[in-house]
Amino acid sequence: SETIPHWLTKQADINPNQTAIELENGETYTFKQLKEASQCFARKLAALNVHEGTHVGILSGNSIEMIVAIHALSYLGAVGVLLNVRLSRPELEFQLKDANVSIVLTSDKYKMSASQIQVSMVKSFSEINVLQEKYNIPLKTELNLEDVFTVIYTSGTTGFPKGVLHTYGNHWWSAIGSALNLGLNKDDKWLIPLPIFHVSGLSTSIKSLIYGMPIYVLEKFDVKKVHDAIMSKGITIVSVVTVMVQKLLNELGNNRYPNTLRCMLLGGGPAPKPLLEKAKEKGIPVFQSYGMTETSSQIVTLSPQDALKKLGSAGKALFPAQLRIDGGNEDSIGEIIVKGPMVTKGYYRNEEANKKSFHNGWLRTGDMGYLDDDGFLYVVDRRKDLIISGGENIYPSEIESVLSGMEQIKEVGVTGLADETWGQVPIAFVVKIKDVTASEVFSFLRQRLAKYKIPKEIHFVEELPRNASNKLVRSKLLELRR
Ligand code: S0N
Ligand code: AMP
Ligand code: MG
Ligand code: MG
Ligand code: MG
Repeated sequence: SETIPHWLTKQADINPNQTAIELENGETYTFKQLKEASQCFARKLAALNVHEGTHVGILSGNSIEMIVAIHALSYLGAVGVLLNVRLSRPELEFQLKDANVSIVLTSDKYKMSASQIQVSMVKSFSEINVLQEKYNIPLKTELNLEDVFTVIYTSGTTGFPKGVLHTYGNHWWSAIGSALNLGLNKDDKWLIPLPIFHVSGLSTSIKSLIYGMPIYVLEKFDVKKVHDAIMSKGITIVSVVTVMVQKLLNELGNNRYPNTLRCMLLGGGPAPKPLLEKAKEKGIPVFQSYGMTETSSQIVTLSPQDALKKLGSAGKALFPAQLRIDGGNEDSIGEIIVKGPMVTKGYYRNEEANKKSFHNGWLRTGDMGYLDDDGFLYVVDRRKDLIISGGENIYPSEIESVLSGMEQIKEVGVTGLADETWGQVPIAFVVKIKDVTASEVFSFLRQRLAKYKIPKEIHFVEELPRNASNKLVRSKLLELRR
């Protein structure tokens, strides 16, 4: 099997004094310091019996402690299960159980809420930092590209999320594919305003090690902080979702970004054409991209040179990925299928989903699109019923199955409504069986679902639109909206 030297040890060897991480408070860490901190944290985790193959949950906003913890896992051969901090307790418990997590690491901010979760052990980063290091354990000097490093859950059509497995090889090839497309510059500094618990943020923190490139890490998105960083911190690349571009454009007003900004990598969902046009007018180098958790970040990217004539396209598959349209002619619409060493090998312990999604080494994305005569991809429709709100995914079935559990409710249908801020938001149509108010429904939902999944509107209706075989017709729900 294929091994490479441990990527952080290697970078610390080549570029010990190069900046690896820059924080908003001005603190910086070199690759040597990052390596030492990560190895030290690994030895402390070992004192808690975290070892090769242990599944470790991580619940944290972006921070140096979180990044150190993630790299520490790689020194032990442990697997990081990255948790979305916006999830409700039942949603977290599902993922922790499904992923066989035995210990959860949290920032101080999430320690309290995490200690209510049913899991064997919850430790904050600071609780681990005071432990004694365990010295008689061997830290990894090599990484096996086939070993699993991280698991990130993604919503599924069935209402239950699926754990996407990322091997070291997936992350490695994702970083290489991106570099072959964007090129590497000596002065590159990549800003992460996206959460590291998503592959969007995580992948950048791994690119840092592989490229020897500093990253500028924000605890969370804040339009002013992102704007100021681009204006005055020498940022060359920044990853964003659509709602962030909208806010940044407002903040920018009639100003211009410095020429040092060479790429604003836009992913995580569709981008409205008017927004892309406005960004183009302001000279912002937006790179449209298509990717998903399963592809370990962008797998298709459009460069600004092509953006002029191909506005709205997601671009071409990165080297060495392949992309095809399944079930369509050359220029007709079909399912987007992808293949390549950055594509996940599958979902954790989910044979059914794996059988459905993988055929002869190709991943069926479920998204619909077409290629134009020059081979550029246009994504025309997302996966079945998937709602994307501000870069977060929501399946109607997740909300429907929770609401069906409310005794006053007979049946429910959820669909997406276009929204100026978030792109789309979920709204619900409910048939009651007993008396219930909208506010009772909302408070039921708040205990069970992440806030961004809570429908923005609840409509009580007499019946739901169904077809001849009595199946809910989601596309007709919006007609019931008053
Ligand atoms: C957009 C974000 C930053 C909004 O969060 P913000 O402003 O921090 O909100 P809060 O202050 O915490 O809360 C304010 C109110 O807003 C609600 N809320 C928060 N987020 C949402 C949301 N998404 N939808 C609806 N409502 C939301 C809060 O609940 C709160 O409500 P109230 O006031 O009622 O309490 C944040 O949502 C965010 O970070 N989104 C982006 C997430 C993301 O990273 N998505 C991408 C996932 N995809 C991938 O990782 C694969 C693709 C990929 O790799 C990629 C993606 C993008 C760019 C590059 C790449 C790449 O290929 O490298
Ligand atoms: P996630 O795994 O959360 O990143 O969600 C990935 C999904 O976002 C994809 O399967 C698509 O449905 C959607 N998506 C990503 N990029 C684009 C794009 N450029 N245009 C339209 N939809 C996109
Ligand atoms: Mg997802
Ligand atoms: Mg905010
Ligand atoms: Mg998404």
